[in-house]
Amino acid sequence: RPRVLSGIQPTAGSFHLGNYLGAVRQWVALQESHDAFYMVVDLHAITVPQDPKELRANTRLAAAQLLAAGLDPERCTLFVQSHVPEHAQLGWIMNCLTGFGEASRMTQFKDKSAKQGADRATVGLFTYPVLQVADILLYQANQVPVGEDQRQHIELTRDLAERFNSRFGPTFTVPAPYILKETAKIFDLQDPAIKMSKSASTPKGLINLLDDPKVTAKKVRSAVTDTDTVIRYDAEKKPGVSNLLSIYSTLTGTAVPDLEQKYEGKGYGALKTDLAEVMVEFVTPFRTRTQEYLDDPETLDALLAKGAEKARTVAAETLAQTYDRMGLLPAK
Ligand code: AQP
Repeated sequence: RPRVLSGIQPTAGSFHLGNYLGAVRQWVALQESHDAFYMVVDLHAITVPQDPKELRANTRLAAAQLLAAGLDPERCTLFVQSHVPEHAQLGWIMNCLTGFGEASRMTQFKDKSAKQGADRATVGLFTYPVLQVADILLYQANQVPVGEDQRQHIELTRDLAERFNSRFGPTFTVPAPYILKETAKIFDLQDPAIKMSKSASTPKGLINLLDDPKVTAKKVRSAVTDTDTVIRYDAEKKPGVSNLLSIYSTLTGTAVPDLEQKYEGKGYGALKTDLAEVMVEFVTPFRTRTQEYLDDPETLDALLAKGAEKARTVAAETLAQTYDRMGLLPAK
C-alpha cells in the first residue's frame, strides 16, 4: 500500500472548516486505501508562543477531533509529533541541507511572520517548513494530503529529498502533494478573497467546528455574496457564492451543477438557509463525538502512546539510515 503522511496543529479551541475540508476529510478517506500516518504537530505549534497548560489540553483536543472526524486507530497510525523524537533529529539534518535564501522564499513564513510582527517571529517559525520536510521524509511518504497553502512546502520537501539522495545515495522517497481541486482552498465567509484561517481578522468569517451550532448557522446565513442574484459557480466573478457551493457540494456529495440547478430562480437566502442546516447537521454529532473522547483522557493518551510506538519503528529506521549515509559516527 502506498503511504501517506500529514499533520495538523493543536489549535486553541477547534479545527476550522478549512482544516476539515482541505485536509482532514481526505485523511479519513485515505486510511482505507493507504498506509496512513497522521499526527498532531505540537512542535509546529510552539513556533509561536503557547501557554503550557493550554498546549497540553489543545493537543488532546486535536486528537479527539481527529477521531471524531473518523480516523480509526485500527486503520491508521495516529500520534503526537513530540512523542517521536526523530522529527526534531531529522529536522536538524534538513536544516543543514537547506539554503538560507531557499527558506526565506517560503510564503507561509512571510505571511505568518508579518502577522506576528517581523521582530517577534522566532527562528523556529522561520525553519518550520524544514521541520515539515523531516516530518514527511521520516515516513517515506508517497503522498501528502494538504490544502493548497502547503504546496510550496511539499515542493521544498521534494527538493531536499532529491538533494540528499543525489549527494548521499538513494535514501528518501520523493513525495507528491495530494490536493483535491474542489476543497484545496476554503475561503473566509466574510472575505472570500482570503483563505479561511484561524488567524482571520474577524471571527465572523471563520467556521469553527466546535462552535455552538447556532453560531455556525448564523455565520453561514450572514456570509458575504455579491450584488447579483444568480446562484452559479464562478470562482473569479462570484467568489463568495462559489465558496458556499464548494462547501455545500463537499458536505452533501451533491455535484455543483446539480446545486446550481436546484437553486435556479431562487435567491441567496435560500442557499444560505439550506447550507446552514447542512452545517448544523454536520457539526452537531462532531461536537458530541469530540466530547466523548475528551471525557476519557486515559483511553485517548493510551491510544496516542500506541500510535507513537508504531510511528517510531518507521522513523527510527529512516533516521539511522540517514545518519549512516551522512557519516555520523554510530554510538557503540
Ligand atoms: N482555508 C483552508 N482551505 C483548505 N485547507 C486549509 N488548511 C488550512 N486552512 C485551509 C489545511 O489544513 C491543514 C492543517 O493546517 P495547520 O494545522 O497547518 O493549520 P494552519 O495552516 O496553521 O491553519 P490556518 O488556519 O491556515 O493557520 P494560520 O492562520 O496560522 O495560517 C493543512 O493541510 C492546511 O493546508
